[in-house]
Amino acid sequence: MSRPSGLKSTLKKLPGFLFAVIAFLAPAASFAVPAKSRYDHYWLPDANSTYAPKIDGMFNTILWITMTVFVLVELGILYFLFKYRHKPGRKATYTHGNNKLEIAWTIVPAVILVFLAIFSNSLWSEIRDPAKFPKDAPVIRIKPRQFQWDITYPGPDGKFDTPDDINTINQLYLAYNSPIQIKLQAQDVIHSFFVPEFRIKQDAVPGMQTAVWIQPTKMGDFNIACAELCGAQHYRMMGYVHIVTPDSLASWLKSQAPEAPAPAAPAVDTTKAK
Ligand SMILES: [Cu+2]
Repeated sequence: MSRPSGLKSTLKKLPGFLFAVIAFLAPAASFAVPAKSRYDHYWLPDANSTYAPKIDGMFNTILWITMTVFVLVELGILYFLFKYRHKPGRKATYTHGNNKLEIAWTIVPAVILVFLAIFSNSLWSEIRDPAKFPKDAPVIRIKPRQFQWDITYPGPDGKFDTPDDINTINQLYLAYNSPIQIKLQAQDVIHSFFVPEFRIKQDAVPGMQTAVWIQPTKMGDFNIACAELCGAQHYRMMGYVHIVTPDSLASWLKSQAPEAPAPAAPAVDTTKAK
């Protein structure tokens, strides 16, 4: 067999060489791109609500447990692959298993899962059980529809669907470090209220009210994303949450208050005119 010519051999190696160059340069190029978005980091976004660090704690706990199990299992596979590799003359032996080992690897994961269930359930109810929502926290109503967030503040009377309601579209203003309840109800299809920095994601369903509460712990502007595929322009369904001081929220609400209705014209007493 003759050796391939120099050019042929180079061409054969070219795809592999290009792949290696791209694989090496792609991560480097991504670092070179100027960071414009707050979502440029590779891990979780900042944790900016009272319960966000607790959710992250649970996430990290589960991640460490599953990562440890994953590494141990993969190491075991590699070890046995190597130990029982083919050797001339070696025959397979048949085993019926090991009861002690099987009991151990059933009980240990079961205990871990029960621990995680208890751990996550108490955190879940702290965040999602309406009975545990912060009492006296003001209520805001958000009624998303294709493809926007209709936001209503109840106004000075504290009641919805009254003339002093304050309505905004896609702009949610919340007070720093103050708890707030949000009632959600979709107007058309299912949407999902998602603010990654608060670690809150809740479906808004037509014909049914759902509720969340938040206590923001950082000033600034963050995105509200719709996390439910809700139609052709789902990707554009972006709102903004602005965390401001309680004072500036109060003055903003005041500035947004609808004009007081003009006083009714004085009644004309027609009986005396005659
Ligand atoms: Cu949507």
